[in-house]
Amino acid sequence: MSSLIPTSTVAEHADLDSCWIIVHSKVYDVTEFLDEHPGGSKIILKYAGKDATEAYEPIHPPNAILDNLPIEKHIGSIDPNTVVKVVKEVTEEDRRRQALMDARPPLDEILNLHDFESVAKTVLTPKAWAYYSSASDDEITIRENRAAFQRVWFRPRILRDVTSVDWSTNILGCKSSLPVYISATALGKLGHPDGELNLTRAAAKHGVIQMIPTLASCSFDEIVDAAQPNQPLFLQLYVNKDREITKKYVQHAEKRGVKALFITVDAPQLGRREKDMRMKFVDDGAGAKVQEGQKDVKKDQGVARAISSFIDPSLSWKDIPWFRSITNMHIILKGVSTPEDAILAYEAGCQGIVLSNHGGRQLDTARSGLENLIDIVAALKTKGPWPNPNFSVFVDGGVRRASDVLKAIALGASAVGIGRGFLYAFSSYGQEGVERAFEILRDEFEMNMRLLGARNIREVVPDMVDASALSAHAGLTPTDNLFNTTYQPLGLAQFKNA
Ligand code: 173
Repeated sequence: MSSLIPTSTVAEHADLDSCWIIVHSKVYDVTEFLDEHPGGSKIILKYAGKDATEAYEPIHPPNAILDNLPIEKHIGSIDPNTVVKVVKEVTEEDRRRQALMDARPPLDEILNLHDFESVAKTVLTPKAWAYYSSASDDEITIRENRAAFQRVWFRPRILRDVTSVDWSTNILGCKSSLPVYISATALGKLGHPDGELNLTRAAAKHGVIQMIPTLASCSFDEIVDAAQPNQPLFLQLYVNKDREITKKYVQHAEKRGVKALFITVDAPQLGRREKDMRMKFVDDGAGAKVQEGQKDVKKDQGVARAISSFIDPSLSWKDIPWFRSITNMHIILKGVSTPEDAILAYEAGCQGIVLSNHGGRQLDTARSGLENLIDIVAALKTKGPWPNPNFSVFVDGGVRRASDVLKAIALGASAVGIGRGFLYAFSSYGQEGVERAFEILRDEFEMNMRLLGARNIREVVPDMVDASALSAHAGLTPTDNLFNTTYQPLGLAQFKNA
């Protein structure tokens, strides 16, 4: 259908019986979809008969409407001559946040990745902060991810002529200026209007590899289009219940030059992230008149749970040969925690694994990737050469310092993923923030490798660390001052009007 629709016509469809909305200048009839909307009907009804683009964009993957709404409900395009530019009402909260943005510390005063987190916590909307920072249940694992690094101590070597040190490496056949890649995090536009493109552009300038998330705010093609020719990119994959959709997506990615497929295997269901869930309750309070008296659905879902229903919980080891049959990209399983599964992944013909607990957002009290690294490397050594050129082990979770990265590398990791660190960098300073984060890491690598006596990544060896305390879970971790002041503990149940 291609008719041009006046905004006044859309405005006539503004209730439960007939509900139209505008997104990106297109008009959709969502009446029958109201009850199915994973985020509840209330939030759609707030925009009934109106333009919902601004609310829609940051929290939906770009194809959400195309994927979920039958084509006959796509009514047409809005008649541009009828669009009245609404001057967006600037709220007290907007003003307060803008003042904080204006008062941010200048970038050269940002000295480490924790600093980005504290700025992000201040300038992000409460909803974005809740979604990004939250972890599952009691948030034990997210804190353990940091703590584990502090239970590993260095054993530096001396007198090795460290005039020149080189921390560049090769990750799955791709050159990388750092032994670090950008791990996937969803919904970048909650943090910054350019979303994931901040990462793509900064990565291009600094020779870092970005892992594109399935649930990015920008579309896959927008991200690839923003990359430089031959800029290496990886893809994180959530496997759809409809395997044809997954197949198309994977093969499209391969055609566009993506080098490796990181299949997320630790999220058959999303963890309960209570900060995120509480934020949903708060938002519901601001409903429009039309919602009164209506029983809303699925109130207990935060941003993440609301958009994750397509993920297939039936995914199993039996699917791995199918992935192998549809793509020649490297296949990496993201979210492995045990030697048993590491061996299964190796025997299934995967090219690697990420020891990850999903940034503490899935199974709470799961051990840290760093701790799991010890047993997993020991198990893999019994199966083949080590380091194994055909099987890489990555770690993510809680990484904020080059010293964290070097510990993981010493214990056998090929490289390390950082998710939130870069997310907070662009949420607070856009692309420049990410570039600054790379520069900070670069400076930290230079200093730490000199002090450690390692002139290149191959010289970062197991003897350079003492991990004997790593499995001692109580009492031995020093206080992480920066993290503890940034970190926001879980909140309590809120009373109405309190
Ligand atoms: O950790 C996450 O928030 C995540 O992976 C996710 C999964 C589904 C939808 C949105 C985010």
